[in-house]
Amino acid sequence: MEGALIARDKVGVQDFVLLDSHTSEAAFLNNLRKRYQENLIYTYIGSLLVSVNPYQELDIYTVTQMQLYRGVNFFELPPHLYAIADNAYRVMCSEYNNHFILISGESGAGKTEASKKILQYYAVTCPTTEQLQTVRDRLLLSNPVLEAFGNAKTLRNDNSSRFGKYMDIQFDFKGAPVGGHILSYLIEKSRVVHQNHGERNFHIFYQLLEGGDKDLLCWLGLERNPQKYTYLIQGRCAKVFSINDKNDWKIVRKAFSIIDFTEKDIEVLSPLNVDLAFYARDAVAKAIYGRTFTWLVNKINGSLANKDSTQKTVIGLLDIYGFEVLDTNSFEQFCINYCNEKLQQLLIEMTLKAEQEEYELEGIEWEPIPYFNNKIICDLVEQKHKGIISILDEECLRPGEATDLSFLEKLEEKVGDHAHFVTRKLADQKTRKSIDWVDFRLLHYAGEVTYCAVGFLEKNNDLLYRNLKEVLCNSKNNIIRECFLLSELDNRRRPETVATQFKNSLTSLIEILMSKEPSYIRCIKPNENKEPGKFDDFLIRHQVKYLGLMEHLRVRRAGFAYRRKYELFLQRYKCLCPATWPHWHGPAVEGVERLIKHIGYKPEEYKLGRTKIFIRFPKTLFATEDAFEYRKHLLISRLQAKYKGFL
Ligand code: AD9
Ligand code: MG
Repeated sequence: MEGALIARDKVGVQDFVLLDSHTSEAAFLNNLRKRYQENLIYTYIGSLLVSVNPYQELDIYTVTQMQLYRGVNFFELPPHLYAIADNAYRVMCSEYNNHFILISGESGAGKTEASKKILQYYAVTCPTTEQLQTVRDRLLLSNPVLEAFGNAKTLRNDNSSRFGKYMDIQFDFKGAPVGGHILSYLIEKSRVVHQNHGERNFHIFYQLLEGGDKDLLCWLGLERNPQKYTYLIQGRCAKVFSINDKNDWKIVRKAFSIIDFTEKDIEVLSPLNVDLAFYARDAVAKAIYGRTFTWLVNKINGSLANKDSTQKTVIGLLDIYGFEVLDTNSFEQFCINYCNEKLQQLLIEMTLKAEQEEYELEGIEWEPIPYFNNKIICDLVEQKHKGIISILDEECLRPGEATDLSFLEKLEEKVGDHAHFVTRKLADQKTRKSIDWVDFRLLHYAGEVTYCAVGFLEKNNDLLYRNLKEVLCNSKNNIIRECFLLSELDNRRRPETVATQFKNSLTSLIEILMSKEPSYIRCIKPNENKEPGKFDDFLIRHQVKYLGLMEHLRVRRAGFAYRRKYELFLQRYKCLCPATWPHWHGPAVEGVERLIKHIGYKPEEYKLGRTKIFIRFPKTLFATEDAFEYRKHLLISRLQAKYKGFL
């Protein structure tokens, strides 16, 4: 099996760092294309994984494959999600630190599939006990439930995530998964009342109508035919070829029972339908859906909470809605794309920038590699008082006076001269492309997006009139009552706007991530038609560019794969050199010098910085690691032989 895999992987190189030719974009694309055509969808750039959506089921996710990757050094097998997952897990277990895996890429690129496969990998390969089986099942089954309520068919993706998700998998000191916690971000609740042509409402509605048994539908006062409900057929595609709603309902129904939902809860969650139909008011429908979704996430968190074991460490999985450009882009796309800017910024901060700054700090000779830093766009959106969100919030504070158009005027006045902002008034000076008078255009890191300002104020305010809230607080339905607490009516403080809440939650997400060890998966969408085997050069080149993959490769090629503080390096490998074993009394850097001289590092393999040793190639470290393992066994067997009589 292993041999077969490696033989198959001879097509192209499995790590872009190994490309013979200079690091040209053409060579990069060639390698990616060659591999994709052989169904080799994963390639490394150092320890970062590039994934191209195959749009077909591949036989590389079996349990046998999972076992193959378990505990094996990163570069010894063909690139795979499992290698990334296993590496994070092993480092977590040996160093007792927290990790996260950031999966990014545009809508339809394969983020959600990747995050589900990683979760399955942990579920299968991590140690578990009978007691912990339930935790494992709940972790896995939280996915179909959240997808039913939070995903929908869009033009870009038949199973598009319409909310952001960050999930911590919690492990005990033995490395067994003992619980989990989910943070959700801004569900696109406007979809409940409006869908573009070719799109659907959230999956759950169609699942319920297709799969719910007669009695349930009757009890809920629903008819099986979705055509009866305007909210479900605006996109004119209630039935989708790639989706089996009936089957999915069965899975969701089963998941409900395992995640600890009571029968009463399930009768759920369906106010979604009854009350929506009754009030038929868009604002109410959106509010109910948004809050029910939060209720659902809380409920799942309750069931994933680790009640007995001692949680030691976590691995966080981040799967957020991808960068999105539609024919008409509204407030939702603005938030989604802003979120993607923030994640790109995090990646730059933690890789390109951090890496180069570290070389400088450590006094390692280095030819700086230029890259586009999208901080300038993040600032344009989020800067206090000056950014688009602040300007929008200010307009929201002038009810009755402000309109979407006055917001647009304010933008022109305040950020009109920003290099990444264009409106019709400014279009002639900056770009020749036409732009409508209600639109503004942002030049995002991933491309230009034209936003229609209509509806921005209302969506950002997201107000629900007091009398409607009163009705909901007194609803007969338990879940609605739990979602709309009476105490809310007494609170006269103005709630934070949607954009500001989102901005704040992203800021704390970034803080959470910055405190952990990162692994990255960059997903690429190969074509616009969801077609297997089709490698659209133009589309892929664009993604390679904006994802900064070439810059990443250049930094990796010119840089060093591993670095360790002198003290740590010496502590681990001192047994490999008689001069440092069992103790080295001088400065750590001198000990390291003696050690690497003894084990034969060549000058091109390493550099010594101010506080750390930098090792250029993974194979050098692996060889040292192997020598260490060998030496350790030798020492242990000698000790055992010596004390045999006492044992
Ligand atoms: V969005 O930002 O939520 O709109 P994602 O999450 O990036 O998007 P998703 O993972 O949902 O995309 O993938 C889209 C579709 O591509 C899936 O529904 C699968 O049909 C297909 N896909 C993605 N990855 C794989 C894979 N590894 N193997 C097979 C895949 N099919
Ligand atoms: Mg997704």
